Amino acid sequence: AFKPLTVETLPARLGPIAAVAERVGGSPSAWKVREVGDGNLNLVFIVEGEKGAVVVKQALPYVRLVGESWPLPLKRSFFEYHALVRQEKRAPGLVPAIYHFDEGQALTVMEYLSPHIILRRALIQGWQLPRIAEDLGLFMARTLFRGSDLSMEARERKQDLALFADNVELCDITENLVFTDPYFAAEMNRHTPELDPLVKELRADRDLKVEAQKLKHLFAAKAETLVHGDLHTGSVMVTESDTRVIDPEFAFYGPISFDVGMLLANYWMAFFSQKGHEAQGSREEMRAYLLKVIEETWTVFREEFSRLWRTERTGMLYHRSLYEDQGDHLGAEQALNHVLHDIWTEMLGFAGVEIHRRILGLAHNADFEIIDDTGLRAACEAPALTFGRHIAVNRERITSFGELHALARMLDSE
Ligand code: SR1
Ligand code: MG
Repeated sequence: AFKPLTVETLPARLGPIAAVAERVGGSPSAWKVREVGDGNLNLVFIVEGEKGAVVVKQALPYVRLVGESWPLPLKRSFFEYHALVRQEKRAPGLVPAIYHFDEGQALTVMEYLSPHIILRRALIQGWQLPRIAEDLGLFMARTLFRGSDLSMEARERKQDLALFADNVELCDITENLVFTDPYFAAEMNRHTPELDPLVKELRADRDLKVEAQKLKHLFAAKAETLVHGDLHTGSVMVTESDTRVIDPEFAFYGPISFDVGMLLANYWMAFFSQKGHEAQGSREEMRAYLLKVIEETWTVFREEFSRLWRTERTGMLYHRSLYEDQGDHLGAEQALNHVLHDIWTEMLGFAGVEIHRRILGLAHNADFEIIDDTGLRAACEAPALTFGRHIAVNRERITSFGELHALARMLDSE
């Protein structure tokens, strides 16, 4: 039967597992175990011994953030494990190595990433990581292209789609928390009190609510590829020279644009939070860095996606027999432009609603939350909300980062 691990029981329970014991080394009774989970859902332990260290992640049968009143199935660890295996295959070197998976106990033993820290924490501290745009742009292009009908054999993809289709409860969290709850007074919502007038305005905004529901429809129905499903800056661990994507328990077959939108939204929120982190000095360089990262991430994603389109388009969509085999290279490029255009417009929409839900919904971001002065916090959050509304509602008409940067700068300085 499933039993949650504790710091005390972990050595005796995982000591007999060779893959764990060999990596950690020494007697399990001498292992140093710490519970370090600070996410919304799971237990996370770091286990250190005389030879090395591992991370042990275990799902709980409920949402940790809320408590036992909100049950959540353990099978999410199964989806996380299978997503990590696929991500490693499709974008090697960008996820932690897996050493052991126990489906019944909903636990995964994986590589201890050190001296990595969570990207969100690094950005709050004002670190300018040199690799994130390149690494995450490549991660998204490779996992999203190679998990789609542009690349996979149709039967294999359909079987995989059926496997992940059972991740219903985690999709349900996103469907409610991202696309619906922020736009009415849902029970678990909260926001900084100074935002009251703006929140009222947004909840009465018909265009915005229609757009959020159109995006929810896309999220639920456009089963294009295996997405990470929760690719925010808390799902990335970094050093100056290494980037790893963690926590794909929300993985399912959804729109290519979803991961891209969620990641860029979290960079935009980091941008709008800078005013709140200026006690120790100017954050002007950080603002410029974040806008550069946003643009470069998209550019790397677009270029790598285009490269894969030209060299690895082995799936059933936009088949070569329609284009290259007839010497119609321009036709293939035209089709690529259409696909990228859709990803761009959808990405902007997903980014807009992700910004809203992190300020108006249940699960907030440390970028804003650690700003104690609620007046200052609201002064950061309000422009972010306005920016989110603009990009969600006007996504079909926005064509460049020039416009987006100018708008972000203008709202931030008002
Ligand atoms: C109830 S779970 C809240 C949020 O935490 C996860 O990290 C996802 O982002 C989810 O929406
Ligand atoms: Mg997570």
